[in-house]
Parts: sequence; C-alpha cells; structure tokens
Amino acid sequence: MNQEPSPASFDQEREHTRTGMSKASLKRDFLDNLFYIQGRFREVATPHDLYMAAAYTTRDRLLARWVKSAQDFKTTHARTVCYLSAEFLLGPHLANNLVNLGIAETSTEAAEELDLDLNAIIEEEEEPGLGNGGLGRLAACFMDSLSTLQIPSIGYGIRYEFGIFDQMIENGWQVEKSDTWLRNGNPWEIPRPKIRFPVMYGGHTEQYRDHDGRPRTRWVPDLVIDGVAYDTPILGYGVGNVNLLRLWKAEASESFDFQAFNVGDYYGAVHAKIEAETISKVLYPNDEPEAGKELRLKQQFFFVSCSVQDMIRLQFNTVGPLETLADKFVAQLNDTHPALAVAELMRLLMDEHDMEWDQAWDITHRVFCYTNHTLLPEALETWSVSLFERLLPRHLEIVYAINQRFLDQVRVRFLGDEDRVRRMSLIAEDGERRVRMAHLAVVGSRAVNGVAELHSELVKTTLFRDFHELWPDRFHNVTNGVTPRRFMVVANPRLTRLITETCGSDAWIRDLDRLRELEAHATDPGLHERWHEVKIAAKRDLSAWLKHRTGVLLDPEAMFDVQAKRIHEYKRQHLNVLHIVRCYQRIKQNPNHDMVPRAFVFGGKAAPGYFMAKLIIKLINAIAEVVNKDPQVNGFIRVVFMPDFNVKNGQRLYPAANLSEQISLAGKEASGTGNMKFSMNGALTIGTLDGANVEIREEVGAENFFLFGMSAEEVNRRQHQGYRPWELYRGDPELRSDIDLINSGLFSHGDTQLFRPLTDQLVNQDPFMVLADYRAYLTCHDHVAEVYRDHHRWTRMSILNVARMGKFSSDRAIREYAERIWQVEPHPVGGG
Ligand code: CR6
Repeated sequence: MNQEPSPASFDQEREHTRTGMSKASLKRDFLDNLFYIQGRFREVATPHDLYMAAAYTTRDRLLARWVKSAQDFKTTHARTVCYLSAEFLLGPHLANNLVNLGIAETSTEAAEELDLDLNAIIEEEEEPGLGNGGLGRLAACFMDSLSTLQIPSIGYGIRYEFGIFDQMIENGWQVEKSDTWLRNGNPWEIPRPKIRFPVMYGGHTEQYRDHDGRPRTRWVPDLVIDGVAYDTPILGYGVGNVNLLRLWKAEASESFDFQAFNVGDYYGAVHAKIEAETISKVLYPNDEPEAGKELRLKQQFFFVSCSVQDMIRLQFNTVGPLETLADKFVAQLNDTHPALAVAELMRLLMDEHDMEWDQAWDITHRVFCYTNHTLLPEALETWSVSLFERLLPRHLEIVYAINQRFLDQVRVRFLGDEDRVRRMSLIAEDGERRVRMAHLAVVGSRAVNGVAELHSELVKTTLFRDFHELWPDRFHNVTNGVTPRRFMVVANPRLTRLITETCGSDAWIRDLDRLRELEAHATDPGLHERWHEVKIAAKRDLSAWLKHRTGVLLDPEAMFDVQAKRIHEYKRQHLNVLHIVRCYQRIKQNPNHDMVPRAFVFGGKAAPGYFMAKLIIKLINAIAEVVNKDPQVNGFIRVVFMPDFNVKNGQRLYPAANLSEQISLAGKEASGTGNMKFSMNGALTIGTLDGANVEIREEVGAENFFLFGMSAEEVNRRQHQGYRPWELYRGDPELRSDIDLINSGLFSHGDTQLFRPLTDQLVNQDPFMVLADYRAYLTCHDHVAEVYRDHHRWTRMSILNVARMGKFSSDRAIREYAERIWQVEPHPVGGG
C-alpha cells in the first residue's frame, strides 16, 4: 500500500525516529548489531545470531532511559526500595522488553521487512532460571511493577552460574540436566567490575580499644572473596523509569596476593580461585527440608554482605551521613534467605563505621522489613550454631547480643514466662543449638507480612503467635500479585487484543481494575464466539508444541485441565492423579459412559533429592502411557506431562487452560501465584480454600469458582481428632479400587512394588490428607464437567474471571507495600 502518511502518523514517525523506536531505526540497528557484535550478515546468521542482534537492539533502547533514571535518582536523593532476594526468576527478557518499550508491533513489522519471524527469534532466548518457583517469580513480578509504578528500587541477588536445572523426562522419570544459561553470553547484563566488595568468612574476633579508649570488636577472617556486580536494567511498562537488578558474582579477591600467599604454589592459588567462585555457582532448592549445606549459608551471607555494603556506598555517594540511612533506604527481606542482613548491617555500622549499639540498632531496625512465604516447618531455615560460628563468628556474637536484649524485653513484658522466652529465642536450645533465621528476621524488622489474607492470619496465630502478642502492630498482609504485562500481554497476545477491542482501550494493562469493563459484555454472543476462538487457538498452539516435545496429541476441543507448579506432596498432584484413575475406571467399566473429553496436563519440577515428588512424576507418566494408547479411553481422556516447566513454558500453558487445579491442602499454600496467572487467562479454578484461592473466589464470585474440600480449620480439627486414612481407604470402594489399580502393576508393566512408597504413605499416614478430600474433589469435578457442557455458561464464567482479576496485579501489591510498609513515593522519570 502506497498511502501518504497522515500528518499525525508522520509526526509519530518523526518522534519514533528521534527516540530510536521507528521501524527504520530498528532495522538499521538490528543489521548493525548483527554485523558489529555477532560479526555476521543476514545471509549466514544463525538463529542465535539473530536473537543476539535483536537483544542488543532492544537493550540499547533501555540504556538511554536507564542512565536518565540513575541520574535523576542520584540528584533528587529519592527514597529507594532494596528488594533482597536469593532468587529472581525473570523469564525471557526480549518479548517483555519490547512490550514495555511499546515497540512490539513495530518490531514485528521491522522483522517482516527483513524477511524474519520475530516470534522465532524470541523463541531462541534461553531464560535465566535464577529461582525455584513462586518466590523467585514473585520477585521478578515485583521488579516489573516497581518500575511501572515509578518507584526507585534496586533488586539485589545472586548471579548463579547454574540456575534451576533443566528437566528432562526419561522413561517417565525426571532427569536433571544442568542449566547453562550463560553458555552463549547474556546480552541483558552489564558487568560492573569496579563495583566490587570484599566478603569475609571464618577466622576469629578480637577486642581492642579505639583512639578514644572505647571498646571495639574487630573480625579477623581467614577467607576473603570478592563480590562483583552484574546489572540488568528493568524497564517499567510505558514509562521512562528503569530500575536496577544487581546480581553478585563471586570471584577470588583482588587483594588476595597470589605471590605472597602461595609462594611457588601456583596450582594452590588457582584452586583457591575456583573455590571462591563456587559460592555463586548454583541455585539451591527452596521450600524443601533444609539441607544444612554450608555452601548455602556462604551464599546467603555473600549476597547480603555485598548488598548492604553497596547500600552504604550509595548512601555516601548521594545523601551523605549514615545516620539517615533508613530515610534513604528500605530493604525488604524476601523470606529468611537474606535475614543475615540484619546482623551484617549491625556489624558494618558498629565495627567499620564506629557507631554505638543503640544507634546502629535503631537504624537497622528501621531499614528492614520481612516477608514470610511459608508455614511448612521443614522449610523454616535454621543453622546450627557450630556451623554459624565457624563461618560467621562476629555475626554470631551480634545475634547473641540482639537475642539478649530482645529476651530481656520479653521477660519484662511476660514476667516469669520462661517457656515463652525459650520459644521466642533466636536460638533453639532443644537438641543441637540452632539459629532461627525467621526469629532474627522478625526481631530485626519493623514490619512483617504474609502473602495472602489467610496466610497472614495463620502467621499471626500459629508461626509467630508469641511475636504477634508482643508486637501486634508489626504484622501485616500483602496479598501477592503477578504482572499482567508478562502473563497476559506477552503470553497471550490474542486475548490482549480481544480485551483491548472490547474495552475500547488498553488502559487495563497498567490499571488492571479496568478489566471490570468486560463485565458489561459478559453475555454478548459476539464476544463469546471470539473468546472461544482465542482459547481454541491457544490450545492448538499448545497441542502442537506438546506433540512435538512429547509425541502426545491432544484434541483442542477437549477440556484442558491443567496443574502446573512445583511437584510437592502438599500441592497434591496425586489427588489429581486419583481423579484421572477414577475417570479411567469409569470408562473401562462402562464403555458407553459419556463424559466431557479431558486433556490432563501437568507441568513442574521436583527437587532433585525429593523421592516422593519424583515418584509422582513417574506415576503421571506411567498412567499417561497406558491411557493415551488405549483406544477405548483415549477419546475421552489423555494425559501429558509437559517437560521443563519454566517461565517460558508457563507462557504457553496459561493461555490454553480451561481449568486450573489449585488443590493444596488448606493451610499449606502460603499464597500461590499460578492460580492468578491461569485465571487472568480465562481458566476457571477448581480449588481449596487455601492461600490466595480464598481471595480469588471472593473477587470472581463463589458461583464462578469450583470450591471443594476442608477448610484450614477443619484440617486442624481433623488432625487433632486423630486422622486415620486407612479407614477412608477401607470405607470407600471407589477410592480403594483406584489405589489398588495403581498397585496392580497395570501402569508399571506388572511391577506391583514401584508405586508402593506412595500408596502406602497415602493409606497409612497421608500427611496432606489426600484421602480426606478425595470424595469432595470427585464430586466437584463432576460439577465442573456439567458446567463445561453448557458452553455459554462456561464462557460467561471465564469472562467474569478475567474481568474480576484486577486485585491480583502485582501493581496493586506493590502499591500496598509502598504505602503501608515502605512509605515510598513514585518518582517519574521523563521520556515515558
Ligand atoms: N514456594 C509459597 O509456597 C507463594 C510463594 C510466593 C512460596 C507460595 O505459596 O505463592 O512463596 N514459598 O509468595 C517459598 O518459596 C518459601 C513458594 O514459592
């Protein structure tokens, strides 16, 4: 088409050329980057070359804004949030940055003109998997929202060389492959070799008097390594603000004099270097029984020490005196992994900056806030005092000193209640003495929050009950949220277009409450038809991908019933499995049985050392093998396990789901965030009253949510009464026959022992009460099927789910943190 541009679009084109956002400048820069950075021209470029060139072209456009943001924050002394997290599960950058820059469409067109497919280029990116699951992904969503809401912030974490392992499925079992995300270079980060801090370990402490004769402590370590900063710019959506994600890499210390310390021992010196670098080598599993790994404690201290030293450096560079540190910075502890920051800031203020205890404590306590993410006792971190002392002797002294002052306070408040003192102590004294990191985090913070209303209540009444009695005002709730930019706009462009057309604007992307405008169209047949088409198209895409990766073919017309999250007994993937076995038996027993065709899709990784979780994966695949090849049943049900569930693969799943499985035992899932991602993409939820499910149901309306199972209170009562799962097994013939079928060897080539550890545990202990909720779950699924048959009813419910998801934007969560916890203000940077 050879149309003259209208004056308006001409202006826009000129403006875009100036800011580098025009098609022409994108094309030119892309080809330049391909040539100058990758050393290739179009004809011989590999897909990876094309990706790198696209990444650099995009990054260049972030950098101008970043420099401006940094300058602005420096000159205005803006109050800054430091988000301390051992994990940031960012997901692929390219598509997200294109969306946030507002050049997704222009880039698609620019690529087309170069005869390239932008989606194929986007597919090339290997995501940085620097997190395990919800907690790490939450940190990434929060970074997106902090920038979008224009709140100055720095994310501090670890630049793991190996992130979460890649999962492969071999013979039905999970096999872990190390993640080598840095192998081909990382175009999104900028190394800062000059931003480097020493981190000390081991040795001993000494008392001395300073020149004024005051007693001081000096830490004489026996190991010093360096932390070097690697910065990734985090751009907000449609704004000029770029915040910083600063990840630390461990290196042998520069001040470590190879010659002096290793005369003639060149190989010893190289060995020391390798040892130093192992500290940031690999990500550990979370939400798991604490392995008590020394390297993990080293890691935690490593990133915390670098981050706190960096905050102090920035304070001196901008505002000045350390006395005002708590005015300039607020630091959020993402779970207890960074809780050592409390002791480290105390040490730096006192030992390195000559501050007295009371003043140092006043500052420290005003800087930190702490988010709890789990009630599971096995996931609460404690470190043995002997390990702690060996690695961090000075910090142990500080922890003891904090504890002494704190327990004095408890004794004064609760006279004679030594049992309470024992319970609240930072040191657990029963058995081997251990440092309780959660107690350190609560005592050292001015605000503590849980991540969903129910969870925050349980935090106050169970886990931190004593602390809540002492300091009721310290406790808050901030329900989690997820970013609609990644999980709607990037993941589901078709739905994004449909919503924008229906609402008449894309304002909902930054103000998710505006999705409510969809409600007015919830019964519009025209919208129903297009809504259905969007879903079917996503299901087709997913089916094609799954076929390619697993060989299993799913019918896009079937109900896609999806459970995707870490594999864990408390999340109860095995409850879902029992339902599948029931469907199988129903069809087998009655070949004329009529049922809504279902595709059961699973995704999720098991911690490498978690036997039961790995056995659950094997069971799912074993059932899939039998079901999918049996023509008598595979017209009704199919089962597939999506290998390597990560952010990128999640983006394929969420848009394609009809039904989202959120079936944890009530009281166990702190919040969940997958529940939000599914619902935002139009899936209906089958779920228990757990975590954020409770609030999702409140928002979308009970009639648009499939609820089943015991409440947290009922769970509690039932456990106190004495729970006897074997009675349920014996008393319910269907349940018994489902479990027996698993044991029969049908799914395991005749091996009747393979799944015994799982089935025996269900029948004998059933710690997550799968059997207790089994019947209610089946009944609820029957209801789901009935509703699904009524297309219009289902589609209306799906539209209403999306329309009412506003609350679950991470923008809302960050706004609550900003107002209620951090007391920080937006700080717009021009050029947005
Ligand atoms: N595993 C919770 O279990 C919550 C996220 C983020 C978790 C999950 O319910 O949504 O944190 N907890 O708040 C931990 O990681 C300790 C998780 O991701």
